[in-house]
Amino acid sequence: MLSELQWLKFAHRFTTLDINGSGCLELSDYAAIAANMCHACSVPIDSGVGLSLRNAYIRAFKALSSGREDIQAVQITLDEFIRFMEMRLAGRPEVFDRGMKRIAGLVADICDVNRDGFLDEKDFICFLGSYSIPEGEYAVALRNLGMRSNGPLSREDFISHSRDFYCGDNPLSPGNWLFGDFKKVRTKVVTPARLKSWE
Ligand SMILES: [Ca+2]
Repeated sequence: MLSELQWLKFAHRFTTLDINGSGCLELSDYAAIAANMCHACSVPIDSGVGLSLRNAYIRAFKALSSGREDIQAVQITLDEFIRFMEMRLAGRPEVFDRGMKRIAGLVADICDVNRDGFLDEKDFICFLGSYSIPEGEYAVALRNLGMRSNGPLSREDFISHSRDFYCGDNPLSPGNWLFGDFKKVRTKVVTPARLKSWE
C-alpha cells in the first residue's frame, strides 16, 4: 500500500505527463515530451540521441500499457498509472536501476546543454518545461532540490533524485520536488479525502 506521500508524488507525476490535458496518458503525450525536450535543448529529434530519447519514452509507455495491442488507442487512467507505479517502482530502487536509470541519464545528458556534466538552472528549466508543469512551480523545485543554495546538479545527483522520486518514501528527500510542487496535485480526480492530511 502506498503512503500518502507516494500517492501524491505519483498523482502529481501523472498530471505532468498528461501533456494534452486529456485526463489520461496516451502515446502522444510521451512522444510530445521527447519532442519538447529535444526542442528546448536544441537537439534534433531525428538525431541519434533524439531518437534514443523518443524510443525510451515510447518504451516507457508500452511498459505502462502492459502488452495491450493497439498502443495508439491506449488511454491510461490515474488509477492505472498509480497501480503500475505501486506494483513496479515504489520501494524498488533495484527496478529503477535496471530500466529507468538509463532514461534518467539520457535526460540529464540532453538537458545538459553546454555538456559540462551539470544541470544548471537554465538546463533544469528546459527539463521542467518539457512536461506539463506550470512555470509558477519551477522556483519551488529549484529551491527544494538545493539548486538555489548549492548550485547545479551533477548527472549523478539528477539520477539519484529521480530514483528517490519514484522509489523513495522520505518526506525530506529533495527528489520529491523533481517535477515541481508535488503537494499541488492538479488532477480533477483527486478525492478530498486523499488531500485532507496535507491541508
Ligand atoms: Ca493525455
